[in-house]
Parts: sequence; structure tokens; C-alpha cells
Amino acid sequence: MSQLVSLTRHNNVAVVTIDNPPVNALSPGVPEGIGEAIRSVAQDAAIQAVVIIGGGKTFIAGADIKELEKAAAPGGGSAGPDIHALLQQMEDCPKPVVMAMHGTALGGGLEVAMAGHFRVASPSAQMGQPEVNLGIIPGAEGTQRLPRLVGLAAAVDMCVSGKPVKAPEALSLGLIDKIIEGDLLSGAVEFAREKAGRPMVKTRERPVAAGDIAAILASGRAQANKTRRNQTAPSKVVDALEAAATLPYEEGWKKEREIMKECLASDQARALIHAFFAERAVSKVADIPPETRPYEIRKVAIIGAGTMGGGIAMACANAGIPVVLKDSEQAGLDRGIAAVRRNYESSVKRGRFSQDVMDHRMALIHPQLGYDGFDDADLIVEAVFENMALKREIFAAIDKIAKPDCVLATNTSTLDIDEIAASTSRPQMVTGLHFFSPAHVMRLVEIVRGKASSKEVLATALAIAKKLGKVGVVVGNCRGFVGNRMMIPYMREAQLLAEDGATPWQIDKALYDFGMAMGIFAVDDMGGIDVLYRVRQEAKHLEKPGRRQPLVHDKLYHMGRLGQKTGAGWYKYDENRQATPDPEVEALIENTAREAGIKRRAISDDEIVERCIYTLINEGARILQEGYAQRAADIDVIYLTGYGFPAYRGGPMWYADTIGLKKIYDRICEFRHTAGEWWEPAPLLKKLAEQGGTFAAGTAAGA
Ligand code: 3H9
Repeated sequence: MSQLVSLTRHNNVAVVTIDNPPVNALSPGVPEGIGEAIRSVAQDAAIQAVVIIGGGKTFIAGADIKELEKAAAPGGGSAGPDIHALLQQMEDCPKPVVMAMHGTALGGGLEVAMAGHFRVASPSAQMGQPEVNLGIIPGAEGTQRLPRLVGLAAAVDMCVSGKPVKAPEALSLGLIDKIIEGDLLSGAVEFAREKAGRPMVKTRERPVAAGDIAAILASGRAQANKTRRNQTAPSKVVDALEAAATLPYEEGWKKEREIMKECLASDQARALIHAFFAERAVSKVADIPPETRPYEIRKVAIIGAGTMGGGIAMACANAGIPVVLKDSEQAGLDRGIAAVRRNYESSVKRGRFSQDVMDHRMALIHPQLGYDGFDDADLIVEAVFENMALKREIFAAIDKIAKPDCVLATNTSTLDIDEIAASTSRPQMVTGLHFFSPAHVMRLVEIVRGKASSKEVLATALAIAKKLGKVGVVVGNCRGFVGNRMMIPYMREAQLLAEDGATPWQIDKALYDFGMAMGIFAVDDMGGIDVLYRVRQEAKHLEKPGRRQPLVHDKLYHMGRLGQKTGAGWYKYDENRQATPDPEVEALIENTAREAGIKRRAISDDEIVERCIYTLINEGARILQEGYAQRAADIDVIYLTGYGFPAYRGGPMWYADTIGLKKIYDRICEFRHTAGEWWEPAPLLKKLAEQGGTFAAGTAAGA
């Protein structure tokens, strides 16, 4: 047997164990090992049944995505690993093959499991076909066997959504035959023994329970368009499922393979596979060795019960961590707790969790006005409004109370971490934890590294982000850090485009069609026109005299059009906060442009996308060169998890590599000529463009 797969005998039952940490992926050697085991079992007269199980924390979590990445690379040209022969071999085995699943049986893992004659699982196991998350479809007959087990409608839902089902649901769907309480292996062996010599059915020979095929497929395609806008794989997977419902098995799986090959060769698959690995690479920071010991976080104290503080408190409570939530005024505290309660109530109403869960979470959050209980907190997060003097005062106060190994974090989105840290006697314990609003929902946390922040503190920040179910990205301490620093030129360019002749709604639509979760003017209205106004006021002294600045935003602010909260900003809003274009804003822009001598012209959607996205890329290149982000992929993760950049484009830096840096550089040079000084190309972009390089290869430090 290979080292990845072992075969043991439990009297008359053979147990095949897959041992390919961390997730038992189907890497080269694993399918071969399983095949060898099945061959040996089939010939062994003493063996009457087989159990296939995963060693460690999970059953097979899918194909090895590194292998898929190779096949997806330009010139790769295959449909990924081909395990058709193995699946058939297992299904044709004359002795019952029982799949024993725990952890996550995903993608190729579930496909292997469905080729067994029976499936049992531990109560917490999950099974799914998440391939669409990688821009592909199941490539090992999942689209053909799944509908034969769970019916066409459930298969469509599972494959289009990519969401796994838990063992109890899998049991009711017919995907598994039994849930094993207690020890999975002994339960599975006993189950296998019972099945020995009994009739068994090959999944591929079962009929597809379909009902109204056309209606199910139409609803699957509608679901794909709605939930996975602009993506190819989710509707292609419905084509493969259609084949299962309408063609003989032999033709169906070949059709699936063709579609898989087409999807795997796409830019979308490459981008989504990049996003998968990028998200996992961010926690590896070049100068923080993996053995660095994080501090244990058992209790968190938060200062400020506003939107951010309340959201962070919820994120902690959701992860089972007790929280002390402090505000300086009773009214603020009451408002904060009421908002937390409302949020939880709405989740209970929507069936996301039970009242008991809500009560437990509420009980973990202790509202208070003073600093009681701060002395044994392991992490203190300051989340008051953006004012340096106030933040320094707070850090000086907590410095006197916090225990020596307490991590002190600020949720600032713009201010200098070093200046805040300097108000304490222990700057090495200070870091930024920049959560995004709403903090209990948004996955991104920028971990801002001060010049003195210790490795242990940063490792703790990464660990707590993971514990809260978030993605922590370590960034440097520059104005706006990474995400907002890039956002500022992006917003500015959109406003300049509006003055040059586009309307805010045309710009928003072009960006939305490009794939952004929202248009930038809609974002500005949601965040509040006053927020960006204040950011700009603070930075006024940095503005270079004579350089073109957008003119309309300040006017909206002075008109009291602060966005959604005042019913009007760039758009006007009804009582349900539905936006409509406002002719008053159009007139305001036209008049402002005329007064400023700007000659307005028709602007194409392509120019809008180029100017907005390329300015983002150009700033990203500067950030990389200055070392404020460790690698291009970190910037991608920030934009994918915090700013609504479409995952199927891989993030701004990956997207730039896809377009070609030379092309982007040349276009930026043209904009420099026509649209002015803001368009100075970043030196790193220029260098890589001249060398024919990419951000991914050129900045893979620590990857
Ligand atoms: C597929 O199966 C196509 C088939 O239809 C065709 C078959 C022929 N491969 O996420 P974590 C690594 S498509 C390679 O932090 P968790 C990951 O990079 C696949 N590597 O752990 C990381 O490495 P590192 C369908 C993988 O406990 C480490 O494992 N399957 C794979 O939070 C830990 O990962 C999927 O899409 C893989 N398949 O979550 C499942 N999976 O430590 C994808 C993980 O070096 N995986 N790694 O950074 C997941 O969803 C989660 O990893 C899982 C565990 C839920 C399994």
C-alpha cells in the first residue's frame, strides 16, 4: 500500500484509510492507493466487505486543488485528475463498499463516496459539491451520481449553491444511509458486516428522480444568475445535471467531463483558485515564524458601544468569547446594546439560529460604563470615533489597568498606530484591528502592524481573526492602510468621471456590471457623504496646490445631502432606502463642471471601468513597492473580503496580471497625458510592465 492509503483487516471487513494531511485531498497517489486496496480486497476470499475512511480530522475534502491549479494554467488543457476508472472499480467491487465520512466530504471526496454502495457518517459530518466556488463543476461524475441519490432538484441546489449539507439533512435526502453516533470506524465496520452478502445497488444504475425536469433546470439557472452574477460555472453545472436527467449514464459523465474541461480552462477558474490559496496564504507572514506562540484570548474588552464596537462584540460572542462592552455614556451603551439585540432578533426571526442561541450570545456581552473587568481581559479593542487625542487618552488609561500580556488593539481606519501606541508604556503590545462594518458580518480584518508591534501580538491578531471566522491580513501603518488607501483614488476617479461627462448612475452600473458588489456612489451614500468629507478635510494639508480635485462632493455635504441617512446624497432615497437617480444632482454636476471650465463629453463604460479599476491597481502597486502589503495576493484578499471586488476576477492585482501589466501601464500613461497628474504610473508597475512581469510572480515575498 502507498503511504497515503493503508489497508487493515478487522476480521472479515477490510478498512481502507486515507492519510493525506491536512484534508486527505485526492493528491497523486491517493486514488492509486485506493484502487490497489480495492483490487486486493476483491481477491481476498476472507474479506466480505470494505470500509473506506479518512485518517485525521476529515474524510476526503476533494481533489487536490494544487493539481487543479496546474491543469487550469494556460496550456494545462485537461479536465483535471481523471478518476473514472477508480469510481467504476469501487462500484463494481463484488463486496459492499461502505464510505465512512466525518469532517467534510467535499467535491471529489463526495464523488468518491457516491461510488460506494453505502454511506455512513458521523453526526457532525458535512457533504457537498463546492466546485462552483472554484469556477469549475464536479469533474468526477458528481453531477451524474448526486441526482441519482438525492433527486434532481436537491442536486441542482447543492451544485449551484456549492453549500454543503449536514449529516441529518444528507440522511433525509438519501445521500447517506445512516448516522453513526459514537466511534465512526467501529460503527462503520459493524454496518459493513451487516451488509455483507446482501444485495447492493450501484449508484450509476439508479434512475434519476426528476419530476418536472424543465422547471427544475430553469429554476437552477435562475438561481445561478441571481446568486453568482456573471459567473459561468454555476449555470454550466446545470447543463451537466441536465445531462444526468436526459442522457444515459455513459454519455452523461462524458458530457460532464467536457464541461469541466471548458470551465477549468477559464479565467474565472484561475481567478477563483488563486483566491482560494490567497486567502489561506495571508496568515503566513514572512517574519513571523509558524512556531510563534499567540497569546490565548479567553476574554475581550471593547471600548465604544457604537456600530463598530457592537459589531465586534457580536463577532466575539458568536465565537463563544465573553465580552465586556464599555461606553462612556449610559445612553450610548443602551443604544449599542439595543442594536445588538435587534440584530440577533432579526437572525432568530429569519431562522438563522434559535432563541436559546441568541440568549446565550447576549449573556456573553456585559455592557458597562466603567473599566471593571478590564484587568483580566486578554484583548482590549478600542472602537471609539476617529479622534487621535481621544484614542491616546484611552490607551494611556488602559495601559494602567491591562495585565502585562494583554493585547491592546485600536479599530482605527485611518490614524497612525505608532502615535496611539506611544501613549502607552508597551507599544510592542499594540496593534490595529481594523474591522469592517458591519463587523459581525464582514470577513475582513486588517491587522495593522505598528513599528513596535511584537510578533506574538501579530500572531495573536491572526489567531483571533481566524477564531472569529474572519480573514486577518497583516498590513503596514500608512494612511488608510491598504484597503482605504486604495479606495480614496478609486472614489476620486469616479467623481472626476462624473464631472467629465458620465452620470453617477452610469458609473455605478458600469462598475456593477464589471462585477463590483455595489457602485461607488451607492457605497458613498451608504457610508455617509460626511465620512469621506471629514477624511478629506483632515488631509487637506496634503493636497498639492493646483492639482485637480473633485468639486461636487463638498457641495453635497454643504447641502446636507449626506447619503441614505438623510434620504438624499448622490441618489435620492425612498422610505425603504431604495435609490433613484436624481436630476437635481445631474444639474449640480453639470453646473459645477461648466463653472470649472470642464468640457463634458460622452464617456464609455469601458473608460469608466478602466479609469476606476486601473487607479486602484496603480495605488496597489505603490503600496506593494513601499512594503505596506506583503504580497499582491494580500491586496487581492483585502479587496475580495472587504470591498466587494468580484472573486471571479481574483482581486485587483490578479486582475491586472490577467489583463497584462504592459497594457495597463500604457493606458495609465495615456491617462497621465489626458487626465493629469493623478495618473503618474507607480514605479513598480512601470518596472514589471517593462520586464513583462506580473504582480503575482514579482511580489510573492513570503508566499
Ligand atoms: C474538486 O474536488 C473537483 C472534483 O470534482 C474533481 C475530482 C477529480 N486541495 O481551509 P483550511 C489546504 S474541487 C489542496 O485552512 P479548514 C489549504 O490550502 C475541490 N489543499 O482548513 C490549507 O493549506 P495550508 C473541492 C487543500 O480546517 C490547509 O489545507 N473541495 C484543499 O479551515 C488547511 O485548509 C473543496 O473545495 C484541497 N482540496 O477548512 C474544499 N483543501 O495550511 C476546499 C484544503 O498550506 N477546502 N487545502 O495553507 C475547504 O473548504 C477547507 O479547506 C476545509 C477545511 C473545509 C476542507
